[in-house]
Amino acid sequence: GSAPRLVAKTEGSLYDLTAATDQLRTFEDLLRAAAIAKESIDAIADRLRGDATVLSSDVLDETAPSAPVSSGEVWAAGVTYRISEEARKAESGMPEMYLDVYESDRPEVFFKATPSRTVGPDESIGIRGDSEWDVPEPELGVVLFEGEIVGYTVGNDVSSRSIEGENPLYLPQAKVYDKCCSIGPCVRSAESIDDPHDLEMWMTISRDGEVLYDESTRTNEMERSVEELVDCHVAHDAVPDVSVLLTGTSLVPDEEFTLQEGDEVSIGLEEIGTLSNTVVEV
Ligand code: DO4
Ligand code: MG
Repeated sequence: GSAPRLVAKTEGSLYDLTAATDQLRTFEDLLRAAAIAKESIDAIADRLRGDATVLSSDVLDETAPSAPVSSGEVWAAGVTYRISEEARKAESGMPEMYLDVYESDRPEVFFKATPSRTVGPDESIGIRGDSEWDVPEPELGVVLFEGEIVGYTVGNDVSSRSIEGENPLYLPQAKVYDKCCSIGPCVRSAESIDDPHDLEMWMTISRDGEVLYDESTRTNEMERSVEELVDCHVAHDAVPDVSVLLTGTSLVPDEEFTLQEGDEVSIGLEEIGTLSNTVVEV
């Protein structure tokens, strides 16, 4: 149907938690219920599973899941991996500023998207019509509730490298525009992830059925910890109850590569899932 439903996924099974209580329709509902009950989201989901409808695994293929976090704001950290620092230095007329950010105490944390600019799995991600060089940025996403880490997701910080490289003051235009961000396919609870700093991440980009890019990396290449980035994100700012913080890109296609309308981008993160989107010009 058209109304949202909250689904819990365990090892091999899917549970429709909205069938157990229609007060839980979104992930945000679950976060608020957990806060009121002073329980973890896993504890609530486990308890409700007894009354939930068991779904066939095909359901997620047949139904377009929406972005798992649909309220609040998306923020992003940058230049947290050496490869990103090198790529920005190469593209920028002011290369030294990127080394400063990679090595300094204060990380780069910037506003990325509102829910209105964020898409979910299998929806279209945007490249700007006034940009000549565009890339997907695969990133581990940290899901926060009232400033605390409650889960992890996969994010795509789609960016214009030509606009960003032209002048650092153009960064908001390179980063924030229609369909500039993708989140999904699910949120994995923080308590069920052993170590967010040691997850494999991969990305493929295909055009007309041909794979143009296929690389992988690990989050242990990140220069900073997730906690450090979150501390900086929430410091001296009334962040919304729910926010997602992307933690920077670790995979950068060669300089010759730019996204085109119709390209298919898939980003996978070990223990979380795969987020796939098709590119559209906006
Ligand atoms: O300032 C540039 C943005 C960096 C970024 O988005 C990243 O490293 O992922
Ligand atoms: Mg990024």
